[in-house]
Amino acid sequence: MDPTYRLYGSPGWGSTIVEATLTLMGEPYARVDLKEGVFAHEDERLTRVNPLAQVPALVLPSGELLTESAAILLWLTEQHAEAGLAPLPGDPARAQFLRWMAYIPGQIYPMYWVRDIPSRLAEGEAAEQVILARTAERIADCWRMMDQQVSPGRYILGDRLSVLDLYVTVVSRWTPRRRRFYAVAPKMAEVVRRVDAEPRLAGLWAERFPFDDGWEG
Ligand SMILES: N[C@@H](CCC(=O)N[C@@H](CS)C(=O)NCC(=O)O)C(=O)O
Repeated sequence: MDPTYRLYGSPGWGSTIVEATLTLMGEPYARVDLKEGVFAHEDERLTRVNPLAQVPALVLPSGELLTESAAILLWLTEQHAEAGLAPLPGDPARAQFLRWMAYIPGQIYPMYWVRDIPSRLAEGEAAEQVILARTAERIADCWRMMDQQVSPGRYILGDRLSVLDLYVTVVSRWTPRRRRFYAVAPKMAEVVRRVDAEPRLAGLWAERFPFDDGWEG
């Protein structure tokens, strides 16, 4: 039995949220990065463990496979409750935590399944361009609606950093990218900037999702 977590992922992809979580928890993990230049479904190391061919996919020390980013994050916060990265059952912040933890993979993340390969749903260049434009607008709208309904302190749920902050920080870097996010979600903009600057994550961001020139879009 492998005593550590094994995380299938790719720099900057959804696996980065899990890496940030494990980093803050101080939990060691091994990475299996997708091959560069091929689609996820073409990497047989991934399809062997996750037939859906998506990352993050986390193999637990027991050998069990966990997929779906929200499930992974929730499970990790239960297993490593001492890290304090989630309001646990009984905490007054729990309901809103679960709400927004489900909102991101329910409303926003699936847009990228379409965007990454628009021909999955559209036929022809013109139709693909419409899909790309409309999904970008939908994502921005979802961020706007979330921002209107949260009351952040230093972090989205108050003054405690949670995996929700890590989730929003990474996903908001994807199209339509951060400049648009700052405009539509001004309250959460302050939070994600704080998480970008979190000293315990500096090494991870530099290695796995660097703030290169023009990164904000
Ligand atoms: N519902 C999944 C979505 C995961 C997902 O779409 N991951 C992307 C990378 S960020 C992926 O693996 N895409 C490859 C594909 O769908 O072909 C989750 O929340 O983890």
